[in-house]
Amino acid sequence: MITGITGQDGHHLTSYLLEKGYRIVGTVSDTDSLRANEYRSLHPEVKLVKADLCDFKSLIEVTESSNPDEVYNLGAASLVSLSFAEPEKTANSTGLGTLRLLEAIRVFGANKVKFYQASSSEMFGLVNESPQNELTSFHPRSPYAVAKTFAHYTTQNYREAYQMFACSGILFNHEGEFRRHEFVTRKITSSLVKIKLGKIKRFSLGTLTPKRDWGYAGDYVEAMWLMLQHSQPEDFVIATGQARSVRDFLLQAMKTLDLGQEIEKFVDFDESLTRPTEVETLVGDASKALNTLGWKPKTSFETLIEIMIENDLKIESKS
Ligand code: F7E
Repeated sequence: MITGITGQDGHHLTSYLLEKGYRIVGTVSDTDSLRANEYRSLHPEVKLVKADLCDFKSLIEVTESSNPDEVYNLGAASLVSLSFAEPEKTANSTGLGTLRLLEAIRVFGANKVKFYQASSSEMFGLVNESPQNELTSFHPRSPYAVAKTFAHYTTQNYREAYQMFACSGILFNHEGEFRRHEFVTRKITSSLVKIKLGKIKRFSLGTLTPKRDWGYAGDYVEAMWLMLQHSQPEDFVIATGQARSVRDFLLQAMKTLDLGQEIEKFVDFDESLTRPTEVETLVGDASKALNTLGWKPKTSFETLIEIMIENDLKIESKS
C-alpha cells in the first residue's frame, strides 16, 4: 500500500515494485482528480482507493480492505514554501497523518506489516554538522520540517513501543521527470526549455545561494524498498554526498541547453519567492545505507539534469 501514490516518488516506486511482481494498492484523497487520472493512464494495473491522511476512518478502512504486507507512507503536503502559508494543514496531513496511519496499522496487524516513513533532510534545517548522518540532531526551519520531524519521531516511537517494523528513510532532495513544477529544479528545467523553444523570454526565482544534495528519484525508491527487506527496522540517510547551489543547477541546465552562462539574460529575482527561514546548505552522508543495504546513487548531477531537460523538451515540443 502506498499513500501519496500520484506524487513523484509514487510514480517511481510503482514502476519499481511492479517490476518485482508486487500487487499495489494506492491511496488518493480524490479518485477523480487530474493527478489520479494521469496516474491511472500510466499504471492501469494499480488499484486506487479513496483515503485521506487527515481522515482516520478512511485509513482504518483501507488498511483493513487491502491487508498490506508493506506500507509506504509517501503522502504529505511536500512544498516547503507553501507550508508557511498553510502551517495547520501541513501539520495535520504531514505530521498527524503519519500518526493516524501508524495507529491504523497497529490496530490491524502490527506484527505483520512493514512500514516505511518518508522522512526528509529538511528536518536537519539549521545544521550543526556537515555532512548530515543518522545521528545528526534536527533543527527544523519550516512548518513542513517540523511536521516531518513529528512524523519521524512518531515512527520511531511505534517501533519501540509496539515492536513494529517501522523505519524512516531520511531522503535528501530527489528530482526527476515526475517532479512538480513548483519545485525549483523542475521550474528551472521547464522554464529554460520554454526559453529555448521561444515560448517565453524570462522567469523569476528566489534566492540562488542555498545548496542542496540533489539525487535522482528513480534511484531513491530502491533504497525505500531495501529498507523494508532489511533484517531489522532502522533509519537511513539517502543522499549523494554532494552539495550544489540553486545557481549551480541553473548554470548546468543552461549549459545542457546551450543557453550560455549569463543568468541575468533569463532570470529575475523575486523577493516573494524567498522563505521566512531558509535552509542554507544540506548535504548527506549515506555511508550507512551503502554499508548495510548496499545502496548507492547511480545517476550523476549532470545526468539528472539531462533526464529532466529531455523530458521537458518532449512535453513542450508537443504542446
Ligand atoms: O527548494 C530555493 C529555495 O522547493 C530548493 C521537497 O521535496 O526537498 C524539497 O524541499 C531551494 C530552496 O525544495 C525558488 O528557497 C529559489 O532553498 O525545490 P525546493 P526544498 O525546499 O529543498 C526536501 C528534501 C523535501 O522533503 C521537500 O518535500 O531552492 N529557491 N527560488 C526556490 N524554490 C522554489 N520552490 N521556487 C523558486 O522559485
